[in-house]
Amino acid sequence: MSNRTLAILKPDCVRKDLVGNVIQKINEAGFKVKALKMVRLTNDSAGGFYEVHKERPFFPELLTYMTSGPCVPIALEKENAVEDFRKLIGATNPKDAAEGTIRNLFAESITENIVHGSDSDENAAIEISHFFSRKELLENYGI
Ligand code: 3AN
Repeated sequence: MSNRTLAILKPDCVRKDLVGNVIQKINEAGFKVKALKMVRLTNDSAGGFYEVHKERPFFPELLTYMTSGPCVPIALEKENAVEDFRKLIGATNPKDAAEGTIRNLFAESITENIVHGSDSDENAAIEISHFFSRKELLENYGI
């Protein structure tokens, strides 16, 4: 069990000015924001991040969306972070997301679903390193 996960507040979250609301929900659920930045993903960077989906029919749409504006990657800490964060955000399709989850409250569609959360401890470490170098985590964020 790891205590870290990667959240991304996706471009629709930024566009709709929901960054503050979503971070508030994240904090209220007991997660600590340990590292945060705003970035605009390139096609290469988004393609690398979602490499596992590259053969899926929705991949081009996913890349167009993820590169459509800035997003906010956040390294979060909490006991049982990966599992608890997946519970907090709800199902990938907001129509199936449980009442009170972040996607249920704020997301519009399966593509524009507001927020990303790592799906395993192994992926959490890989995904955090996609946005934050080891040196940066140590020197800038003290983790
Ligand atoms: P999650 O973000 O819940 O981990 P994944 O990893 O299965 O979901 O999918 C990554 C992203 O790809 C989703 N957040 C969503 O934007 C998009 N996606 C997944 N499945 C579909 C689908 N069936 N149709 C369109 N987009 C999808």
